[in-house]
Amino acid sequence: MQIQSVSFRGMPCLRIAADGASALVSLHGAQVLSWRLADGRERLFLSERAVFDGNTAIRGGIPVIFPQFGERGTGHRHGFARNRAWMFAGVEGDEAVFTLAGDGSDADWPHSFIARLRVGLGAGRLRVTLEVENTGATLFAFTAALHTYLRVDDIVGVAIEGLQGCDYEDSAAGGTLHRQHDYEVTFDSETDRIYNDAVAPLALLEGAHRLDIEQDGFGDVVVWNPGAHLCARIADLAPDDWKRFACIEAAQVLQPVVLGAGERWGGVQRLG
Ligand code: TA6
Repeated sequence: MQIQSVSFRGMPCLRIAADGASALVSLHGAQVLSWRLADGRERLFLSERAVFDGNTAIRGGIPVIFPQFGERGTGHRHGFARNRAWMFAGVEGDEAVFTLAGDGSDADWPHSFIARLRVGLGAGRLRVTLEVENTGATLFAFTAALHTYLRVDDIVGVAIEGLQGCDYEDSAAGGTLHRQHDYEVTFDSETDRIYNDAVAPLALLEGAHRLDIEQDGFGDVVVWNPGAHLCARIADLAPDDWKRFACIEAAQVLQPVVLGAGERWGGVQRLG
């Protein structure tokens, strides 16, 4: 694995290269912004209107959601981790490792922890692992996700396989509960679902292209596309950007993780 420090839109980033593939990771949020295959094909969506000011969450790539998913708690929407400066801790095996630590002094979430984000890259494969360790003396609970924005040519021709038979909470319909009866998930309007019993590997299909998606440790899968109407109201997306991505998120939302003193949790999403 080769690592190079670079600046992207004025932000400190690392460019990682291995087996002809490359990834760009911003220290702001430890966010993977780009994942390019050896043939040059970019697999992640990054909004051209994304804000790179060091204070705003970056729209696209793989935002790290921790310690709160969405507005399920009293803290920052989707947690603070995507809006903090992480440290590059070095390379371990085929993984670049980033860390974020808390000492309990944060009023929003007064707990001592260390979070590690591991980014592994290989020919045609990206592996992202989030680990959380309770370094304090008292128990804490959190929710988390890897909010992966997968780039597509046109969402209208996209299907996700692997969720048939799963139950989901429909966040776009007031949190109502449903079962996925169709073999494929397709997109024709705002789609915002939390699947809580997804066990099969998933696949994102678009024409001749297929991306396999697996996860471990994370119990839920979130599928999100804003559709045209909501997209038009999101300042850091262009009006047509809803056609250009599908978020397939490895998530732990419905059942928060509880860690006692010294305990660890980890979850991984594998793409390729
Ligand atoms: O993961 C899906 C979701 O929670 C949606 O409800 C949607 O709002 C999206 O995340 C983006 O959230 P953000 O805070 O990044 O605008």
